[in-house]
Amino acid sequence: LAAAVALGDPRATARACRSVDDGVPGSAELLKALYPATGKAWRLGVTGNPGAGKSTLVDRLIELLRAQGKRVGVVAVDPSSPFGGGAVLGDRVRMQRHFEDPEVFIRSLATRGALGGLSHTALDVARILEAWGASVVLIETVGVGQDELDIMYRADSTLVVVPPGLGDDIQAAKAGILECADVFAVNKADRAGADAVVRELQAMLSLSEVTSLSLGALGGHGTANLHGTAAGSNAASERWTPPVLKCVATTNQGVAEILAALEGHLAWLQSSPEGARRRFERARLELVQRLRDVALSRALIELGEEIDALVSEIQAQRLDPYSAGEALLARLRSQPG
Ligand SMILES: Nc1nc2c(ncn2[C@@H]2O[C@H](COP(=O)(O)OP(=O)(O)OP(=O)(O)O)[C@@H](O)[C@H]2O)c(=O)[nH]1
Ligand SMILES: [Mg+2]
Repeated sequence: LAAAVALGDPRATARACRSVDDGVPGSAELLKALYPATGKAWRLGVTGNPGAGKSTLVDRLIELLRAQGKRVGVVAVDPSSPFGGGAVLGDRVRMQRHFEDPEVFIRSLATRGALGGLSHTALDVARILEAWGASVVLIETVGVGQDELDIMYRADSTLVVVPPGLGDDIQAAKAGILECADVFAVNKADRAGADAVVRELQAMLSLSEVTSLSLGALGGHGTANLHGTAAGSNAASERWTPPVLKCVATTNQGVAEILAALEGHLAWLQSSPEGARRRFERARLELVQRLRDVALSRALIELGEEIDALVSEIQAQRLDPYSAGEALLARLRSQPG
């Protein structure tokens, strides 16, 4: 199957996506076999509130990327209707003309995945599309909830789509959004209030710049912050400051500029020391999360009964959960293989 995917066979690719999405046994082997064919594509995350215009914008971006002769993969993540309901159908309509194009592969995620959760599944499916031959993989996800934010940390570049008229919602969402945005698209600029949103985002960005620079001066190591935060006093020139751009996805206004800004971000990522550090942190984050998942699944399989026994002890107040956790780890260590 891996060989057929790497040859660009669309049916094999669809099957591979399904296996990974369903978490069938053997999908890890498939991903291992595909891995050598990956690593060169640009993973581009697109996130934002429901109805912000993400799919309409993705449709336009596909068009531009196709005009550059690129093969495009799209992963549409829709956890709100995991069995392929409303919004996925909407995405289908929005990107319909590209479904016919053999150089475009669009895949909606159906499940939250097995143990690893949504962000693993999205990354795995993105890798399958890379192996299929996509040089750009767009990952669309609604930017609400931790799972969705996690997905954005799997992308190389992240576009956050913000429509006018959100008001206080921007305030509510800003911590997470600010962290993951590399470029802001203030979409629906044909409506009133777009300039106010641009100003608000810019004000938020300059505030965060001040904060992160002073954190750098205090000796923050910046390991937790994956998004171009300075960790030293001379790092200001290396920082990536997310551009805030207006667009109207429905009429294609300003979309080329957004793609250009994203391409600028990719160039920064590939050429600056800060970009290199960030790529390292991304890879590290994935490995640590995989480790957590394999360790946890092994523990659940091998220690299932012991866990239940310890729970009873804890409930009876004969044991505390802290010691119980340590005891389980010790048991796991003493198991062969
Ligand atoms: N006026 C205006 N409407 C737009 C614009 N872009 C998108 N829309 C409309 O906004 C609605 C939602 O667009 P989508 O592209 O489906 O938005 P989305 O963010 O993908 O939505 P979900 O995937 O459901 O979260 C559609 O009716 C679009 O036609 C724009 O620039 N201006
Ligand atoms: Mg959509």
